Amino acid sequence: MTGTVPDLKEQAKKKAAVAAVDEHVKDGMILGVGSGSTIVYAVERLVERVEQEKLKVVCIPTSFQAHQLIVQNKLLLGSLDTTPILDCAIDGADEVDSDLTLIKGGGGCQTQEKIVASCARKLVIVADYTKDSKTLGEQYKKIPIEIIPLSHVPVSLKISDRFGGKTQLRMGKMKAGPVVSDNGNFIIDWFFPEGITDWKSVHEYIKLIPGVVETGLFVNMAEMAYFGLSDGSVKTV
Ligand code: ABF
Repeated sequence: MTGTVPDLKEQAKKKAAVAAVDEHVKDGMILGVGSGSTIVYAVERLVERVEQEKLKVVCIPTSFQAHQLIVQNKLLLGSLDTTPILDCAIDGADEVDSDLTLIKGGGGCQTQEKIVASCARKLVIVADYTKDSKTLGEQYKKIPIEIIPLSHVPVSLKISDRFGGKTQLRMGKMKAGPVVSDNGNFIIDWFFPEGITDWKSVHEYIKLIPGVVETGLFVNMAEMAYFGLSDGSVKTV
């Protein structure tokens, strides 16, 4: 049975991405293009629709990866300088709770993702069934936090003193050095303790610590989520 689970998950990502693109992308739109593996399927579907329906959609990237996807697929690349108001942003997530509070930033792109999402009239999340939770922490145990490099020790201390849990400076694959974000910053992963429910206050507290650029907590930002399920169907929340 090796390979069955990953295949189901990939199918689920694709189903969610296709459903969201088909429902939300319209001709003439300014669209935020998120980051991560599920977004690759959304871009694939967007390319099909642009070719088949001759849609004109200006795409605003949320990361270097998204920028490359847009350019390599010959989609129309825009920027927040020229189009600061977006009709919609479609993005992935690491976990989504039943209130549509999100953990994002597993890929280290949460700052640009949040800026783009904040400029969009709606943020639509696409994910597979493993990201769908009642409360945060059921699946994904950490909040990624982008920080100014020299602040990683004091920021880590302040977070664990206030809330408990453990923090870890995110290291690159070979452990040769810290992961550097698209903005030249470091990422702390905060392994939060159980029992937190007020994520808005947690986000606000952390965001005010000097050195913190952005947290991976997205509270009251997403309008809708599409989850591809293991049976091939798509659940919307
Ligand atoms: C991005 O993609 C990130 O915020 C999140 O970490 C990740 C989810 O990726 P995937 O679609 O690969 O599960 O949006």
